[in-house]
Amino acid sequence: MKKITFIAVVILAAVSCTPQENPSLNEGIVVSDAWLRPPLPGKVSAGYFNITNHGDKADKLVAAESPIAGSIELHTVAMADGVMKMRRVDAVDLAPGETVSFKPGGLHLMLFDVELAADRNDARVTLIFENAEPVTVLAALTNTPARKTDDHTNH
Ligand SMILES: [Cu+2]
Repeated sequence: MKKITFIAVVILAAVSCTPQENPSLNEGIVVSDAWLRPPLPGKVSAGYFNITNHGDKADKLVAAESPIAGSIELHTVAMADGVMKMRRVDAVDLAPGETVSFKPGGLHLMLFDVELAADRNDARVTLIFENAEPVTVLAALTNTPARKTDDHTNH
């Protein structure tokens, strides 16, 4: 009886040491070049990045959250009554093999009620998808991103 207990303990120890599946693979969704505008008076900020769907299934960006923001909406910019206006969208399609760029003048995250310590120069943002697991990125706070988001599009 003692021997059986010993074997069970050894098996449990071996199972708990098994490495977890690599979470960064995340079914092929890759987020790069994330940056945020330093919050404006009124505590509003905008967030930009590239999302590439390396998987073979369509997915959707459906929401975003961040510890620095009270709420985040997905926005796009479109012409309405002869003026460029921001408009909220429910989701952003991510076709397989394609990169979608969130950039000034187009798709962006809109962050509301931003609370940020004065000495912070980055913040975590978590992107939530319809199918893939959420992806958290560290976004730099800047008005002059080091890499232009345009460089990654095919158009
Ligand atoms: Cu907006």
